[in-house]
Amino acid sequence: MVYSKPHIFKPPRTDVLTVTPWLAPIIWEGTFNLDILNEQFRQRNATIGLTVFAIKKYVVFLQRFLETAETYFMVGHRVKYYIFMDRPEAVPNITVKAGREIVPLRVQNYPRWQEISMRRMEMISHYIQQRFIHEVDFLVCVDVDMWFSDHVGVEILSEVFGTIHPAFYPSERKAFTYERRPESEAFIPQDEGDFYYAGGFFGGTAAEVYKLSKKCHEAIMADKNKSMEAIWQEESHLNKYFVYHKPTKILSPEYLWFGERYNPRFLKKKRFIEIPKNRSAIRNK
Ligand code: 2GW
Ligand code: MN
Repeated sequence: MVYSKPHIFKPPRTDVLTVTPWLAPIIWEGTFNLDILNEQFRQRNATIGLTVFAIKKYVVFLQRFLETAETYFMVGHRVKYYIFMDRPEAVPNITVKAGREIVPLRVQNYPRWQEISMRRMEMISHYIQQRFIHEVDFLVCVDVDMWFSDHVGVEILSEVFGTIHPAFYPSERKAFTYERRPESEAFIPQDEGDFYYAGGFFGGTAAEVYKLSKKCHEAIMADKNKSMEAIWQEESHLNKYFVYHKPTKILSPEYLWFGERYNPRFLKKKRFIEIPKNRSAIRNK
């Protein structure tokens, strides 16, 4: 393999933070050599599980989600798409490439949307213990109201990773929409926290995602017993978890962007984009 040597006095990016104070890399275009990384993960024959929920009306997002994942997600690696559905028979009929597989899983539906979103932590932890731990090395857990518009590959993989929320990368701590009520398990004090992480993209090894999802689910249930629900549901609990269990890699907002119109200079790629939705039409409150 031919590739250029890293140079001590020529950092590839100087316009953005590329490493955290606890020495976790922040993944930006220009900072990694994909050929080297692909080689490392192919040597391990890594299998990657992608979990996504498509309950009730959100089944409409699956076709584009899966088609674009086939073009951009973990190309050249072994992939299992775990699709949690209330109606698995509604899974779109898509032919996937060799080494890739679509696995629809039947799960129950909840009447409240907040519950659909939050219960993902319970179902992910349950299925890891039952099944995924035996089938995959890494898990990537994402929202379904999204499409892949550029490369998302093994550069994201690590013990446990989170993604910087696109609305909060330049924000001061006080502007982060962490849960601020001390009674909630998701509470984060004003002087703590590093980034505001998105609920729609996290992952890691099966063992680490098990710990994360189990802990978040337990915290959600403890709140429920106090008749509380965190301000941004499981996203608030994920943010709490990451304050005390620092991610070993962090994905830049390239990996979760909203819309195609806004193009800040530091953003060299938009890899995974949120589909604008008419909230009142799709949210059956
Ligand atoms: C969600 C809200 C209102 C009505 C329905 C639903 C819904 C969500 C649903 O009917 N069916 C369903 O499968 N979901 C799943 O939950 C689906 O995978 C979806 O992507 C995910 C989160 O809901 P979503 O995408 O509508 O929420 P966002 O885009 O506002 O997401 C952020 O905030 C959420 C918590 O409020 C989560 O933390 C999410 O991860 C964040 O991106
Ligand atoms: Mn979403």
